[in-house]
Amino acid sequence: MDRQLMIERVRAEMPERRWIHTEGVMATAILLAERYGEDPRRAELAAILHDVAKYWPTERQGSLIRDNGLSEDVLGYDKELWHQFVGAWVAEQEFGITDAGVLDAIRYHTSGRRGMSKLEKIVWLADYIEPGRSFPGVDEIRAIGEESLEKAVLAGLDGTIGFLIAKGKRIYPLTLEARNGLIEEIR
Ligand code: DGI
Ligand code: FE
Ligand code: FE
Ligand code: FE
Repeated sequence: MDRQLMIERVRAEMPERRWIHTEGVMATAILLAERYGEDPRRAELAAILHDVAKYWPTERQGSLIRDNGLSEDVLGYDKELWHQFVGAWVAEQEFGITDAGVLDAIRYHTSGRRGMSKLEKIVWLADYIEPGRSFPGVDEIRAIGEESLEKAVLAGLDGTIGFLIAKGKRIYPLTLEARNGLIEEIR
């Protein structure tokens, strides 16, 4: 599919503010890819599509996960996690993406996972630090991201895990595994 058509179709799936976030993730993912030696076109492609399913009604997301046997364990965790799996499915089935690395970057863009590829880390971090994000601590993680992709993703995961703990929420096991894996990778 032509890039511009893809952009128009993804944009039609979400409110304007979420599209602006997506543009921020695209630009940030390209910068990070250039900084850390990944293909910026693959980074941009994953960024364009990463939140494509974010605004689907949760019942529709849940049915798609059940009907296609996608990581059903996620249905017992926060609904915010569901759109990563639905998004990867939509990218493959409806947008014809065949690059497995791009699909994985979409599939784990919220939770992360142990042994994330460089592309997965780039999309995960771009989603966290794109210019529209303004939560406390984001500038520090932007600064870490100038030096180390792994340390920045780890700091982001720590932020998310702390946020979930503060809200009394459970943590999806892939997120804990992502953090453990990064600590092992860094030392
Ligand atoms: O879709 P976005 O808002 O751009 O960002 P995202 O896909 O990274 O979603 C982040 C939200 O997911 C954030 O508010 C925290 C929430 N969340 C709920 N449970 C978990 C989780 N995030 C992670 N990493 N792990 C969880 O277990
Ligand atoms: Fe998302
Ligand atoms: Fe994220
Ligand atoms: Fe996002």
